[in-house]
Amino acid sequence: KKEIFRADYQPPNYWVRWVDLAFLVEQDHTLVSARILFKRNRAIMDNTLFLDGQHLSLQRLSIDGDEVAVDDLYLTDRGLLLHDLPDQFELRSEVKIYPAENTALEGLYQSGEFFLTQCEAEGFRRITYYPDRPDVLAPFTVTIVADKTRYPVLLSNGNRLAAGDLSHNRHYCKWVDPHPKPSYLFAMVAGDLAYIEDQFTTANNKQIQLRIFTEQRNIDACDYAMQSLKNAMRWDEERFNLVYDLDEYNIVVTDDFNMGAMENKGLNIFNSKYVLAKQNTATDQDFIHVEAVIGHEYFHNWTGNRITCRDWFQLSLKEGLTVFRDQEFTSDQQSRAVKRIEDVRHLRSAQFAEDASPMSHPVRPDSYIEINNFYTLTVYEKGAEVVRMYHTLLGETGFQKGMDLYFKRHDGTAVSCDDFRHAMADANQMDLTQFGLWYSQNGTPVVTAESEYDADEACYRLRFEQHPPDSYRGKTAWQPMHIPIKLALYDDTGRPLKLNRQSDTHIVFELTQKQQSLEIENVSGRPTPSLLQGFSAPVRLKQKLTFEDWAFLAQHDQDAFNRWDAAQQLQQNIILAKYRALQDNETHKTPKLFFDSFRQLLLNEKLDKGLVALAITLPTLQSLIVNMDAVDVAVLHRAKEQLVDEINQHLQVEILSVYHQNHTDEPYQVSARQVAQRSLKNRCLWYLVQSGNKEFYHLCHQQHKNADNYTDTITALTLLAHRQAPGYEDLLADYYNQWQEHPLMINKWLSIQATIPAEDTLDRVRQLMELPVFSLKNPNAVRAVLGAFCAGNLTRFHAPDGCGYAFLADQVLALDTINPQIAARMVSLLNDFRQFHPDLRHQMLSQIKRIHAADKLSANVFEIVDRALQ
Ligand code: HT7
Ligand code: ZN
Repeated sequence: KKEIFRADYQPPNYWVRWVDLAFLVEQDHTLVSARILFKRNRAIMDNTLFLDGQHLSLQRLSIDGDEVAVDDLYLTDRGLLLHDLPDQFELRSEVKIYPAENTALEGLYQSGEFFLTQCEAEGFRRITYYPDRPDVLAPFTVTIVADKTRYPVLLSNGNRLAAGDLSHNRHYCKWVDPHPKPSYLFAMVAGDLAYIEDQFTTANNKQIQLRIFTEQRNIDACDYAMQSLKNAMRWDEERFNLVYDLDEYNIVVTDDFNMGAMENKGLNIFNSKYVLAKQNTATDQDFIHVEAVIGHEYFHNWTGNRITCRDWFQLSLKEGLTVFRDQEFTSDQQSRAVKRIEDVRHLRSAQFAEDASPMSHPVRPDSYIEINNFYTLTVYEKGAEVVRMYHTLLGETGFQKGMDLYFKRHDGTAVSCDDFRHAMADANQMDLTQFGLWYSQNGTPVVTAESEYDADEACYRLRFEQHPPDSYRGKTAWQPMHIPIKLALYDDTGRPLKLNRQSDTHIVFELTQKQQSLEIENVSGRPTPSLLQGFSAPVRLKQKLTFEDWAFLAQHDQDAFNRWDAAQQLQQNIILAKYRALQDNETHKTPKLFFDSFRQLLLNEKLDKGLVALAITLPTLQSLIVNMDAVDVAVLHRAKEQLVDEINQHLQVEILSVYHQNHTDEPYQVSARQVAQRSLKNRCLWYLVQSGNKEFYHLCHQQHKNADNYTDTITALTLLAHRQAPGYEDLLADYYNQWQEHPLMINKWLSIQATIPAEDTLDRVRQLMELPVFSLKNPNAVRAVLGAFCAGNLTRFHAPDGCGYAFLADQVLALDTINPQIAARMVSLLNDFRQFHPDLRHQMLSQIKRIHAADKLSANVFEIVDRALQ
């Protein structure tokens, strides 16, 4: 298991001028013929060439027409080494592959009755011998031949050039992609798929043909995705001036996919979860995710495909930037405040945890054993925060100038994160050298802020200090980073102060030194600071604010993010106080101010209802755990439940009235207004049901029965099932009977049950896994059961006897022989073992050791457990 280092990067010995592939698809195997023109890289005097190739059965190989005997080749299970090569040559090869046996879901594999590919990151080497690395770009021509009845649809990248019938009921399709691309963006599909189609007219008046292909049974659930695609295309033209560059854009939908979707040039492949959505089968959140993922893959066409990564260490170059772009897309389509809060909530609970775990790595990692393990929250979400910081520092105009220069300099090439940073710096004549540390230093920086008010001088001083995280393990000494801190100050009536001569009411303070102060003059009374507005940098901010200060900000902050955050701080402080009291066998009394603040938010009709819903949602256990150590999960859960009970005791009347006010019979729409209203209503229902009062169980049953949309039915069903309220088993049984033929719907049913916070849930999970609707071969089903149980049912996963951990380890070992990528994702759920009480931690570690000691582990799982034990 070899570790690969960023510092060892070498350009390739040979470039590829063009690729011509032919696929002869049969039911039990596929023959792949390749013609590839290689041209020596003049910068390197080396006439050997390594071609990656795995799980391939080589039939024949020739160089410039001369057959090479297979016995004469230096062939291993990783590839093929050619030597004494001329400056330019044509390689021809023929390999046989067995897609129906491929359960790893990389390379060419089968889903239902059709075949499809997944090549990122290193799947192309399971299709043919090739320099499978992202810095080798070439135009591809692809011909697919297959039986016309079984496989009427034959797709690949680019534009369709020709198609026709052949003998023996076969037909063919020829595709040409003129844009040079790395092999990871290759795709092909063969099967009996239905499609919907539409057109998009670009800003330069070109008609693009859009199609979404899916199995016939799902054809009526693709319209929202198509509309989202057109919205994304228009948005990218308007906001980034980026126009689509082929005549066709095709999307194929599969139930068997390791990730969310894949941006193959002109032929995206999507996990069905991120395409299929109808009013009676998808929640509001599902619809929003569909739009976001459709946007994300579309945006990759420029940020990822036209300009790609030089090597996989630069993954965040395309992923961080494209996540930033999809976040902006959703913000412009939905509620900007809600989107920002949801993204930061996810970052702070999950990415901060990763950054404090044994898997902590910089946005641009320095080494890996298995690149698939580095499609992480750090590369994606922290990477997007890094891009957002450029935007904060440079403003929209400066940022767009940087993007323009980036495209001008690098279109059609494979580049590095440094190239992106230099484009941003040069376009704005700004020195972003220190900013580069965001790519190279791992861990979440800690920023402390202290304030001082001098009444005599009418001067307010803020003193910032930055520190490395405790978990920082870089090889070099930690250096201070360039941290943009957006801030405002409020007077005691809640009005923002003018902070400079231009009378700005908020500014971006650039913290670049270890310690740095900011002085504001002419301040006539001690103000309340609102720091890191909009979460302007991915840091842990520590400030000494009182309970009253947080309540004041929760009521007055004009920055929606910080207003929500202030409410969270209040809730977190109370839950932690109750946790400590429980541990000491004491009782904690919640101050009245807390309920007053909660009531003000709940009843504030001027606020975006989506924001109110988030502000009254208590922090998840996971988000509390990342800020704690030696956590006793059961006690923490009880502390949170105590607060829920008290909120119900003090505010149930108000909560019920907000529920009724927002429970309308308007026909369903996925509009921002309705989504916000439903999220507030359903959060109120959550509180009501938590009280255990029969009257509210009844209300929940009513909502379940009468709703015209899936958000309301599934919320009601989940609440009843999680409380195991009377009638819930019947509702689950009815659901199963209705949806058993629909994997996405059944996955939700599985997840609801895997997250019931009851003693016997693990037994239930084991039974669910015996059902015909569950298979370890299907990643969505694995995530729906294992992922939901381990990450969404913390009290059961962290059961004191360790049965949750042993169960996970058993499943990881079974999965590793089927799909190592998914096995590695699942074993990562043990990565935060350091946060827990020693009794739990030791049991987690002993399961990690058990996995580590197993025979024939994949590199994927090995890397995760090995790091955990270092
Ligand atoms: N760029 C895509 C990454 C991806 C992927 C990576 C490893 C294994 C399977 C995969 N499927 C898709 C998705 C994206 O970020 O857009
Ligand atoms: Zn992506």
